[in-house]
Amino acid sequence: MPYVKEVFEYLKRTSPSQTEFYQAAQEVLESLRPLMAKYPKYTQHKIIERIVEPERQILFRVNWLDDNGVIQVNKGFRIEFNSALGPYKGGLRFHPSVNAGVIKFLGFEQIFKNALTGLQIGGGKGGSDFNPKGKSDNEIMRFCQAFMSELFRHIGANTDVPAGDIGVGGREIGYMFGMYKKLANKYEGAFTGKSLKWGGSLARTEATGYGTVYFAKYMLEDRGETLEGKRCVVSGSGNVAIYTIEKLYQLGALPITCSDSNGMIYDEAGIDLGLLKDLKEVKRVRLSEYVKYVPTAKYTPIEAYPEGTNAVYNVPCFAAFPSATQNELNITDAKNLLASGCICVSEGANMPTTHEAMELFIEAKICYGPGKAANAGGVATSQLEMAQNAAKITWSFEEVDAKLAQIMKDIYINSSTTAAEFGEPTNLVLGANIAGFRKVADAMIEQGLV
Ligand code: NDP
Ligand code: 2IT
Repeated sequence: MPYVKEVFEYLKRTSPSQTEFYQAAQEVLESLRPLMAKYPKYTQHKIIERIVEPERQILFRVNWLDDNGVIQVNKGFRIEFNSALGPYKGGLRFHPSVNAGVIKFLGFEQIFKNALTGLQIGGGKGGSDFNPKGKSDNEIMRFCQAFMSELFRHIGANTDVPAGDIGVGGREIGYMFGMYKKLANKYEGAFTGKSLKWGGSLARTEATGYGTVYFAKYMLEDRGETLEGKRCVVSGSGNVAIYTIEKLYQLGALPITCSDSNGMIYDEAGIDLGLLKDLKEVKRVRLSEYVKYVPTAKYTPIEAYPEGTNAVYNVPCFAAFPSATQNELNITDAKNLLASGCICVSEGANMPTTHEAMELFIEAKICYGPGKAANAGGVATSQLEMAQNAAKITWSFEEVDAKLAQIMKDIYINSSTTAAEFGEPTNLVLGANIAGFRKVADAMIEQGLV
């Protein structure tokens, strides 16, 4: 079918150098071949050509003053990708690696992820190349206020609802919400991931990590397996990694690694969750500090990783939970995992696996949960926060957690039955992409050419 090649040529010509976006688009478009062949309506309505083009892209300047009184300038982004299913919804990422291609890949993934949740949320993503590391609390506040001084006019509870992602947690959401409220003169749920003291939802902090582990549980159950007593590797040590580790312990598994951008911890006895939370959520220090408190654990700095690999995936395990960033798991890592007997990979991060490594997992027919399915629990619980805000009610932790578990189960069933419908029952990449796309595409057709 010629459309994949043609769409790629178009994307490369009109959006140059957006490598991560091409990767995300390639994966989805390749999965859609059997669907496009079976249903000509998607071709007739030019859904592919329309869906790869964001509805609106907002690029803006962010000026702010650092603690020395020096002017700093950063780039701001919000890409409102698709609103067929609801208001644009997706996180904000603050990291020096952020550029238009990174935000576009994340926004594109978000369209299908949000569709898979079964909830009324469209897809969007934003952020900045601002580096929060080493900044004082006042600098973080001033940056968030400066960022919001432009973004406030584009968002709102029924138009576009941002949340957190890398470098954006409860503290940053607080400062951004405060500025939004002041400028828009509205106290409304224009953000999710808010503090529990003023409109946040119980279990939103935990939701992405918990959801990724629930997804692994459902994949494994289908093969008569459980996580109980199993060695698991986790990468990252931020929001997603921490609550992945917490849920793994709750299900009787043994999480033995975590990492940050400087190195990784291997703790044979199991990661000390209380210590990890204290180091990362309270003290906000580097992970290398862990061994000061647990001398029996091993810290490997990134310089000592075997050439071309991520040392997290050199640790023999039953299941792996990539929870740091895109393309952190390459083909060598995938081979190492499979050779060590790993039979389950559930992606907490967005697109953590390179294209080649993903193909290897699919070929090996392991339980492989791609990010847009496996980490959808975060955004799904964000929608539960929106629902509570709109109804001016609050649900208990148990209620939200039960809804989250059910949503993850439904996403697994939807992805696996769709995969089976198209002849590859174990290929959840195929199943998730087709199931997510079909929902958005049908809505676009029904809503006309807008
Ligand atoms: P955090 O900022 O809380 O944590 C990010 C973690 O990943 C840190 O340990 C960080 O290390 C590490 N990391 C980030 N960038 C790199 C890099 N380039 N190389 C190596 N390590 C890196 O973010 P989250 O936990 O929220 O996000 C993690 C992943 O999960 C991202 O891919 C995000 O898009 C995805 N995700 C998040 C959701 C959420 O609700 N928060 C929902 C769904 C997906 P360091 O501190 O050294 O930078
Ligand atoms: O990638 C993601 O799904 C997120 N960062 C969470 C988005 C959200 O709106 O909760």
